[in-house]
Amino acid sequence: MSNPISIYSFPLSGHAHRVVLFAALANITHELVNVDLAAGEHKQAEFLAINPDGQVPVIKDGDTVISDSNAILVYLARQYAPEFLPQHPAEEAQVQKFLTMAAGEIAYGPAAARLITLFSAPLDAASCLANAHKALTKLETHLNDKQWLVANKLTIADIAIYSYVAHAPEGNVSLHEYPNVRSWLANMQQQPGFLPMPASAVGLVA
Ligand SMILES: N[C@@H](CCC(=O)N[C@@H](CS)C(=O)NCC(=O)O)C(=O)O
Repeated sequence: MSNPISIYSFPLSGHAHRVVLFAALANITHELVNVDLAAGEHKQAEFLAINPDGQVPVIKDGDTVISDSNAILVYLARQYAPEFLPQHPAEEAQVQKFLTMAAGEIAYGPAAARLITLFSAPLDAASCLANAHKALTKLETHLNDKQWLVANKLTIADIAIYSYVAHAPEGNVSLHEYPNVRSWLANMQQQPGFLPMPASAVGLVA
């Protein structure tokens, strides 16, 4: 029997949660390896040998090592769960747009705002909040007539965007003005196999 996929993670990392969530929703057998970011384990030689970027998430699937959350989602979908990545070129392109949003507007918006409140990151709170609300407004409009982001079904687009939007209140980003986004989050949370990211103590804004 081959070894299960190893997912190197950190419980409070939304980037890592994307991957863990996908593995759970798609029922992909895996083992979790928690990397203690707080203790600097990700900058030790042993971990840098796996991911020279010194970041989670990274996965090992036999001899294949993939870092970057969105790259991992694409790999896992292609290899083990193709139903989460539409084959139609226009739909696949739509998925890619949301992966780019996850690595751009979401990373510099709700994810960055949460880095300030959780980890005292030296970032400009006002611009992170502005970025966050711009991204949420875009999602809210997109979800006006849709249950899912792409192709009327749950895809890796939803999974890539989910974690930092669900935990936006931890960064003082209220979701109050975004009812479509809140319904979409609730849909995600009702999916069989759904696995939440642990809430942090700073979830102050509803
Ligand atoms: N582009 C990367 C970003 C990953 C990332 O920012 N990981 C953070 C945790 S959320 C990390 O490992 N930070 C430690 C560091 O950069 O030193 C991805 O999508 O996986």
